[in-house]
Amino acid sequence: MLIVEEIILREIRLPLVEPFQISSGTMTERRIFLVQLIDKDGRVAWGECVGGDEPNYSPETVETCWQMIRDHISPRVLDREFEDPREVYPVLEENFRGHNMAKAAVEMAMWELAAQIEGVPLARLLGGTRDKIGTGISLGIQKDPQTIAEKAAKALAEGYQKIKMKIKPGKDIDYVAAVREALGPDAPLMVDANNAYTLADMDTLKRLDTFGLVMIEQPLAWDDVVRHAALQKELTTPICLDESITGIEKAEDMINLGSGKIINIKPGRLGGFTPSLAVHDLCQEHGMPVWCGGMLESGVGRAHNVALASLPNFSIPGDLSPSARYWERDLVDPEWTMDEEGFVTVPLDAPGLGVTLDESRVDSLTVRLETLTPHSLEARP
Ligand code: OSB
Ligand code: MG
Repeated sequence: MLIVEEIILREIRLPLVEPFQISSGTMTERRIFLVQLIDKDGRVAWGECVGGDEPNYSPETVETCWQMIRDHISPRVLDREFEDPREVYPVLEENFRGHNMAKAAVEMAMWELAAQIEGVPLARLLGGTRDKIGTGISLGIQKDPQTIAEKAAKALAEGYQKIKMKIKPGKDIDYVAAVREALGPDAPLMVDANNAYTLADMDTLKRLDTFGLVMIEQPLAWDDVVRHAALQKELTTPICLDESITGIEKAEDMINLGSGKIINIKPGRLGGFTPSLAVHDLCQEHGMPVWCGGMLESGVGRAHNVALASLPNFSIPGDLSPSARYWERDLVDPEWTMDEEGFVTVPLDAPGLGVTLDESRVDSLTVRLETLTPHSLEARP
């Protein structure tokens, strides 16, 4: 039985080892939002909320997520009995629109708690079958084509199985051409536009179609599936949707309309593991491959992503780079690493997350903390 008696929200600020620029903004530091659940027997389960500093990926931010978890999510979870973590998502969805990242942070921690109680690795509780996951790298926009070409070549030499480069208008064709030239014609290269184009950019989009890319991720609007269907008809390169797939119905729409051929599953964007598993299964039935994206998570969120990516239809390498790609030092022990062939190992020798948090480091880095209990909620005006 899952019974949570206390929820602790924490914010930590971790500087990125290098700035990360996407079409809609640049990040130099990640505001890491950790959610700690404490159950009736004193077990501690962790979640990470992927809301951003700015609402430039989705409408959610650290601030909106904090408020939603405090005022609307924790009252639905605290002191309530759940037999199974699958029961959590429907409870959070009932008459509660949106705020997927806030819901996911708690929902995913509930799965981790369940894995601890059952004494199984989280990956296995989710139905994962693989013990290592192919790893890709997501490279931010650079100052010139030569710089991105050098970074991409270095990443390929390090063993990354997929190179994703961020693009935006004006930093696209020349940049992709330079990278393709540096990597050779067969290297698995893709681009991610984070909504930077419209159908009026068809000339540019058709030129992107000539580079043998494994996919073009989210070229058009963040909540669109209709225009992506029109675009996919014009392109040979598969379109992959990220931002647009915020629930199972959006995945169904994408399949029915032909808005793309691949889905980037991020459990935070979808509202947790339960809807992510549903999208995974739906895609599998339709022969559509999926892969696990990232949101510059700390090692906590990465543990959740790696566990999910061990399911069979995650057949394309994920944005699951090792800790050192992002941080001077991660929050978890051991840190995440990648082998020379570009695989990250799924931790299968311990129940739950499979990594532990360095709690004194987490404490010393915490800049904001709030403890939620049934009592604290009652005491609120
Ligand atoms: O679109 O996939 C994206 C990071 C922040 C916001 C959006 C995206 C990303 C990434 C990073 O591409 C992937 C990673 O965590 O390595
Ligand atoms: Mg993306």
